[in-house]
Amino acid sequence: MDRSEELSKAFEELAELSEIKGEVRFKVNAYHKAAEIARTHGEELLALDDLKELRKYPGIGEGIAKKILEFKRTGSISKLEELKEEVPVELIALLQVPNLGPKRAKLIYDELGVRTVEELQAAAEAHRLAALHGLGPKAEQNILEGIRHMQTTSGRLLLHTAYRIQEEITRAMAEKLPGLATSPAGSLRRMKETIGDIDILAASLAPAEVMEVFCSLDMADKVLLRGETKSSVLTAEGLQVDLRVVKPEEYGAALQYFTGSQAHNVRVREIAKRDGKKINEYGVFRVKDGRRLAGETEEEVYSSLGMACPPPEIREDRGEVEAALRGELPELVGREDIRGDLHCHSDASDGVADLVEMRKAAERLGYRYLAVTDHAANLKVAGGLERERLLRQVEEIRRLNARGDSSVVLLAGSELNIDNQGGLDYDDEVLSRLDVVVASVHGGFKQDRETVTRRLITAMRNPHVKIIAHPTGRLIGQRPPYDVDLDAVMEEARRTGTALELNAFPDRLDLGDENLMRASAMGVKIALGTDAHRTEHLDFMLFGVATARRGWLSRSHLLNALEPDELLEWLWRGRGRT
Ligand code: DGT
Ligand code: CA
Ligand code: CA
Ligand code: ZN
Repeated sequence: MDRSEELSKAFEELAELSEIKGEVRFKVNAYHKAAEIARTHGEELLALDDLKELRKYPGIGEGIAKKILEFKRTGSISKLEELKEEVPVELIALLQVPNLGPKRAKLIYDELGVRTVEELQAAAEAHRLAALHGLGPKAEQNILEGIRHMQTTSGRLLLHTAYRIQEEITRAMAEKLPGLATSPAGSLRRMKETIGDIDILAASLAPAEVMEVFCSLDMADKVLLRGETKSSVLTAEGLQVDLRVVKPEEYGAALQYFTGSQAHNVRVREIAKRDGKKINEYGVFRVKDGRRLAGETEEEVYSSLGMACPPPEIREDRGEVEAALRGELPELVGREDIRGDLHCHSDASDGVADLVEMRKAAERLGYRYLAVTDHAANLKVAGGLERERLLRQVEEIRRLNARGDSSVVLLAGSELNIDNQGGLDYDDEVLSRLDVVVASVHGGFKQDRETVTRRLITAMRNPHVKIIAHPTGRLIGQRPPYDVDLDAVMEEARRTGTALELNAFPDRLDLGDENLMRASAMGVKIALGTDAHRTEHLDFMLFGVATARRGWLSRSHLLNALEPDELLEWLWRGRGRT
């Protein structure tokens, strides 16, 4: 977890524990809101030292501002620590389950005597939760989903956090050992959405020297294992980093082996075996005479088995082995194919940069367009724009574009909130003035499958709505996807010509890899958006592209690969420009 995630989590806990202690509603809500602000703005909040500056953020009052400063100074919030003393630890542990709020947790704790997550799971599976007053089968199902989500993400870091740490390590090592060949391996090289531990591979004829440098890195808080070819350290965040050093002639074989996935490697080994060959981290060998056939590069390793070399992102045994054998690997989208970002926020809603600053940042990234999609009127907590303010913003965007002094076209947009009936924030007259209408769900996450599905489908039937943002609503490690019939949503997206988003914000990556494969197979277009709330967030595109690659997407699947005029043509299709 990085510091902003920790801060966000602290406020979330504060909200839940305060609610258990019967704190007044507005305080509980203020803590929830602070958690959400920390999610998107944690880093910059923690960079401030001044109460006044902090209070400039909408939603941050004196009390919250003081707590942020305290967290910055001490790493914790005393009010939270006090509450933790007062609430039973077992109950606090139950609160970690996503989809289980304080009221229900307490009820289950008191009425059923449930003390651990295991007991909670058992009680849910035996349908003992549904029988409690105020719960019912849907709530029980949601809690089980929450437990499952927790089990698959606990102890794992978000891709972007692990990626930054890896970059730092690689940079520090390169300083001490210029010219050393290193590469990430494991899940990080495959750019999986969460990372268990970081694997790094190096090629050197002097491994002892490499190990020495690695084990004495500043970020190596603790050395867990120090060997001749493998060492493991723990960072201050509690993340394990494994370094393996191999001989240059074995680098390709080791890279192939340690990149995985394990499922992919099992299949590759089968293929070698069928062919009278053996593959391990040292190379590919012919069984009958032990002759070494390959090992220096990954390409040679795969080609010695009659395969093309699959990009690391798709090595998950989802058909890439067969495709590599046939020589028919997909041409995956690359960062250089991306012409722009289709989801961001300015300081008009809950972002911090103005239109000109956002546009400058997009210029630096080499983009041709940037869609400004500030929150719409109904999402008041995120500073949603009332009709008049939105129309003024549209005018400002048109004026900026008309100046012709930028390589980036700003697209006037909005991120609408899909309400409980599938209704949207503005009337068609307003929507018909926007280039990009994005719609998404921001509440009612625990509704039943039919209701949520109907909301999304109703929104897509509005001809102005062209993109559904973060279609499953998940927050990795915090909130599982809402219950929704994605097949029905994808089918309607295809039918209505609506794109589904790949939201690249680090804890969203939504749609995720497998859903992207399904959507593109159905002929649904994908819109990449970082959901940037500040200029630096535009860099999340890296993880969006990586996730697109994991979903086997090529440039033809992505709206963002279109040139500006092609994109505008697509966005205005079937709407009638006014
Ligand atoms: P992670 O760390 O849980 O995010 O996932 P990975 O894929 O990085 O897994 P890790 O760190 O346990 O192992 C790194 C790679 O080593 C893995 O992707 C495949 C490779 N490998 C080769 N043989 C084995 C094996 O017998 N067991 C495991 N776990 N990995 C193996
Ligand atoms: Ca790993
Ligand atoms: Ca590992
Ligand atoms: Zn957004």
